[in-house]
Amino acid sequence: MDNKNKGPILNGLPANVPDIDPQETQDWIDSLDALVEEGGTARARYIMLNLIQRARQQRIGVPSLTATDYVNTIGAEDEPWFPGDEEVERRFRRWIRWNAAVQVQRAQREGIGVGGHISTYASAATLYEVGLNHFFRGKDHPGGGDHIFYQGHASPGMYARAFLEGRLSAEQMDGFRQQSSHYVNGKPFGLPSYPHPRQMPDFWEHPTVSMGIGPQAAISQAQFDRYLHNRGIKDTSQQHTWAFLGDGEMDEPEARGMLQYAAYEELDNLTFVINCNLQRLDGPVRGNGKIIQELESWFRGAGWNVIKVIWGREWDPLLAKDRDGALVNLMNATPDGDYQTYKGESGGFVRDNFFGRDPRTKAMVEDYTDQQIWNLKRGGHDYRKVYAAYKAALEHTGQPTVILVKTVKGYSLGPHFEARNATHQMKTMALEDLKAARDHFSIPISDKQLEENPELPPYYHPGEDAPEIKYLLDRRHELGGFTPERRSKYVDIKLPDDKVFEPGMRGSGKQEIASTMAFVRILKDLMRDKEFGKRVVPIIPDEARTFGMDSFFPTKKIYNPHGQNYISVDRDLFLSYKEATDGQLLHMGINESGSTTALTAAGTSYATHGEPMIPFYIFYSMFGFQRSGDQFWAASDQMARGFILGATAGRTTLTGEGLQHGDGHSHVLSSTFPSIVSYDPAYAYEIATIIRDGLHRMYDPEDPRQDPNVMYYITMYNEPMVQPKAPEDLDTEGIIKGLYKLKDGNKTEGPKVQLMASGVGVPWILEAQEILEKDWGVSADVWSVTSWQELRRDGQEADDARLLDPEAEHRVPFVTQKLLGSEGPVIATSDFTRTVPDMIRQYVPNHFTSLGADGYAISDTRPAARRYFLIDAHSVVVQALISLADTGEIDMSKAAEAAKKYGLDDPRKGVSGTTGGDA
Ligand SMILES: Cc1ncc(C[n+]2csc(CCOP(=O)(O)OP(=O)(O)O)c2C)c(N)n1
Ligand SMILES: [Mg+2]
Repeated sequence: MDNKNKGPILNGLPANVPDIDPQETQDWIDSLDALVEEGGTARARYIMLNLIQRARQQRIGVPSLTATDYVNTIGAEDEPWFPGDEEVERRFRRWIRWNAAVQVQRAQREGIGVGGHISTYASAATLYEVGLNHFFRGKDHPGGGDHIFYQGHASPGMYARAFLEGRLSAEQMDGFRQQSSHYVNGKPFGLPSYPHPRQMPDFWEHPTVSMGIGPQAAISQAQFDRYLHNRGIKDTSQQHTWAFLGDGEMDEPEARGMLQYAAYEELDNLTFVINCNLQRLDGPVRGNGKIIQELESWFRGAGWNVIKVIWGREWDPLLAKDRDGALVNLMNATPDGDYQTYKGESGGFVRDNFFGRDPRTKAMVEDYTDQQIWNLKRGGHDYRKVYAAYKAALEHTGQPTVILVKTVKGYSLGPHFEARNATHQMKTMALEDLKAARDHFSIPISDKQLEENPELPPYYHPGEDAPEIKYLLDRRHELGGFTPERRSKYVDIKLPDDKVFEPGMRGSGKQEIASTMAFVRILKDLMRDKEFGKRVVPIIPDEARTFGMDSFFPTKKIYNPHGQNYISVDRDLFLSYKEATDGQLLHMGINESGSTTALTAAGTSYATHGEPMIPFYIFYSMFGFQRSGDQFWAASDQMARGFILGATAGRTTLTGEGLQHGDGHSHVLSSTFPSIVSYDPAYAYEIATIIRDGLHRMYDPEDPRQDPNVMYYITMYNEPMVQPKAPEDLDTEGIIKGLYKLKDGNKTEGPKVQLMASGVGVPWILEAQEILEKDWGVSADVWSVTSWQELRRDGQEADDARLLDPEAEHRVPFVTQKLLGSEGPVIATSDFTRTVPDMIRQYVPNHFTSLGADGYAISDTRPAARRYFLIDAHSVVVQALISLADTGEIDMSKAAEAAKKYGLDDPRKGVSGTTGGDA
């Protein structure tokens, strides 16, 4: 056989093995050829597939096929008995459909016009209702309840159900998308557009609407459930994660990028339900292709169990008659673009353009009326088919399951909506659409009622005593309560004693260690704490050695649900690589994005599981907010609590790593997250103080601060230095609020300046303080700024209060107050861009100048790079002299003299910083 014909099927087959009996091989090939000639290709295909199946049964090791025919995975004869009352469920499902559409319509009313989505829920209603009536377990279920990721823009359907359940009133329903301006009983009450736990904390649990993040977060959730279980923290064996996703959404790299984790970890506690309505926002997902087939191959190739639900029960008799495979062939060969068009046309059109393409299939529907043909439904609108798929998914073990369900976008909303390219964006129904939908759903609302004001069609609720409502509530009761529902009650936790932080407060003695290493020591002590230690979840995307965390490998071990089933190469070493089922370290591989969703799952465990777990996610700071910003945003929406550690921070500090590594701006990015509290500490004792404070803010019921749902972002460096002991009179409040005086200037007479720096910049201003005094007789006070951002936020809060009540006596911002009485201009520097220190500019009463590492990082030594960016000690000195000249204290010639003397324009003359340290 020539090589070019060895397609993918032969890859992996022992095709390169020498043929020991060419004659026998040829006989087999000849008989296949004969089969094709006699029985046709369909018959030959059938036999071949059966042979492959038989070969697999005989364990011959043929590769698996990743795609199957375009038919349901579960045959009609294998469908289970449906335990519900299909009629009753259909009735209230229609009411929900109606109310969901009406909610969006009403939100479009004159003067409001805030819109919403109608067509997505319309296509997915059955998928949700089968789950809600038969599968999804609520929070009161003895097994702990399921985690359900609802498709974001299907939210009107969830609200509409809550309305029937009595959880939302009609007035509240009308607050859709008017969170601050809609009032109910004299108070603002609005419903957020999409699932936002932060804004509806008793209802929504998982934010999903940024496409791609939901699927990834669901995998992390299922993984984390297993982690909790395997570590003996909580029995999660009965908890299942369901993620409802769009077929268009599956094009996001994040949506597909973690499938291998789920398969490798055998997460059979996870089911994806992908609503394949064949459309995204603008048009078809794969007009010329078949998204269901593509996803089937993709998921199966990644090791998932795949269940396709393509055709409704009306097709079963036709498929049973399809003896020569003509219908299946047609189904296989028809592209999605055509399938979409069929649903935008009519029964007659389907007869001519689908069945009519082959005389055999044409004959099959000869005695069908056009209406009967039109009624041949898609699998996703068939209750029993969906039920069968969900049941099979739950029963499947050893693999996660994806259910690929074919539906019609805008289903049941009439010809203006169904399968139209524009359907996603359509928000209003014309009077005739309303009437048609009302008829279709059998809603007892009269023409007159609709005509009165088509902008405001009424919601429908039959009253709480209606048998349908009783049935619906019974089902939810049986399954453990309503969903979506979020709770945030958690077991008491004992925070670590302050003693744990003492080593950090003592500094490093004479030893030079980087602040990253100082942090790792603090973390080690936290993990050693008898009661609290087990709640710590270190999360690392393959940089543990860089940060000195390999010391945790043998003691705390790397989580792997399979344990360690190989002979480890370094088993004899003291710091051997050790994987274990109950390992504490979540090592995510080189996957910052997945680490961030792992952070989310761990950081929300206080709510999802009632078990507070404290994630410490540590990574190269360059690959944090810049790379995973949207995941951090979703984590913040979900009110994750925990610590985000941006290690190897700084534009100049990460020895020689250069442009794509030197982070001089993550604090700008983190400042855009309202619930992330950012710090750029200089020393171990500052880090210890901040972590202690964070734990109290998040989990101490006595802590007075309002929002415990915060994450702390702390940047750390890899430059070795002596970590000083905390001063006796440590200004803890200053460290937490962002600024404290580290060292007073020596002189009482003569010009004065105030030097400020954060992080690794603090030693440079200490250096500058000495030079200023020695060379120029200038006295400088030195301030460590632990958080430019917190200082700014405090100032903004004070500003906001003034806006509302300009005449009242207002609070002076913390930084302004702190600087009262401090004489002379302020010079601020750091290993970040100027934007970072500039955050406080408007709250500093003194003359203010900032230095910053603006521009891309370069590969060089630390001292040279710092001089290149003009942020080092000597740059600070020259800037201080310029500022003193600008404020009339000295003559500018002094500054010029200094610039010359220090060779400020020559990076070779830079001296601020050491070489070495791990990177
Ligand atoms: C990251 C991201 N990009 C774009 C959007 C805007 N958006 C909202 S819904 C949608 C189309 C969704 O199509 P699909 O996933 O197929 O869901 P369907 O509504 O068809 O069920 C788009 C592009 C988004 N929400 N998130
Ligand atoms: Mg879609």
